Amino acid sequence: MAPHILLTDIGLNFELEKVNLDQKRWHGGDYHTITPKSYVPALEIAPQQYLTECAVILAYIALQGGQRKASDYASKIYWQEQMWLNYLATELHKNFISPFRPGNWLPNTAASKALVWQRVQPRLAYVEERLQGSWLMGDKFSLVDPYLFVMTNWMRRLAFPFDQLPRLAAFDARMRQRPSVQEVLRVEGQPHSVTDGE
Ligand SMILES: N[C@@H](CCC(=O)N[C@@H](CS)C(=O)NCC(=O)O)C(=O)O
Repeated sequence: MAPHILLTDIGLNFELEKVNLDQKRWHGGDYHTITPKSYVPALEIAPQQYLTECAVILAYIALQGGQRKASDYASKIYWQEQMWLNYLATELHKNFISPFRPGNWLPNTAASKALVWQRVQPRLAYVEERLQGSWLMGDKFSLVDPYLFVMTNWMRRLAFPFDQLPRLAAFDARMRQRPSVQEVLRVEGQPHSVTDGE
């Protein structure tokens, strides 16, 4: 979802392919042939040349869209973005994943949901404290925001409380006002594999 939002927001041309993650198949056949990691996202950047890892794909898209320049790489802002990308990927994204289910999925039982909340709550509290402007990097929307939105969207899907996280709640609402996010939510639908009512 995060690369999909960034591509749409920047207005780059791309083709979207759905992957059936239970069967590891897409319309081209066996998804393992695209990436032996067998998870999404994967971005084809040249014929049969694929980038994987969400944080890396976001950085690549930002560069293609002119949001970043190679010369920026020595700047403070670049390293702050790298810290957020890595934090979101390792501290939040992976801690949202259920330890009770094979594959990288959201929780689907009350017990795993409780365990996930225990892990993500302090990490979300850190983001809450640092979220001073409208966006994670301050006043300007950037490549890290679609990734953070995946997390707030998962929070809503899992009905985790925003009571102690008012800035994150406002961020989530702000993201939902962007046409790119509305378009992606329409196309992608609900996050995968959580059992309703749990
Ligand atoms: N390390 C990867 C993890 C990607 C990931 O967990 N993808 C999930 C969707 S959010 C997935 O494809 N899960 C299905 C599976 O692993 O079978 C990244 O940062 O891109």
